Amino acid sequence: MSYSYDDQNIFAKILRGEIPKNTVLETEHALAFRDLYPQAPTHVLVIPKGAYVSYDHFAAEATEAEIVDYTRAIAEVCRLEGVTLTAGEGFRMISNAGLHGVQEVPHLHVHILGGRPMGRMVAKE
Ligand code: DGP
Repeated sequence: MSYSYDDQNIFAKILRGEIPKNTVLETEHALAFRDLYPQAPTHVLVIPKGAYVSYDHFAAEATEAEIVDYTRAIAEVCRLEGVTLTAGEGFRMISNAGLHGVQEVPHLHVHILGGRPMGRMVAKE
């Protein structure tokens, strides 16, 4: 079965410039912007420009150019936000997918969270 993508999701609208964003970085295949409801001093969302629902979708079907650009964009966001292990105190990267992952917006995004200790990895529910 193939992945289905809803082009009316909020991040598709952000990519089309239909709703505002607070840009951190834009590259050929990626866009990074601040989360509207930040959970930490650094809370940046990094999305590919292509129509991918989830990380597994992207990892399976994106071109090599997209994968390289997106991955390097994540590194650059960490550098810009000062959360790398070389210049900062680290970060947590989360990518939720689907129902069990509690994904709210069905366009691939990774959350880069940092600027404070992030606590345990998952809630016991
Ligand atoms: P997730 O559960 O992983 O799908 O998280 C979606 C995130 O997107 C959530 O942390 C809040 C954020 N968000 C929702 N709507 C908007 C928006 O319109 N703009 C921005 N910048 N972030 C949004």
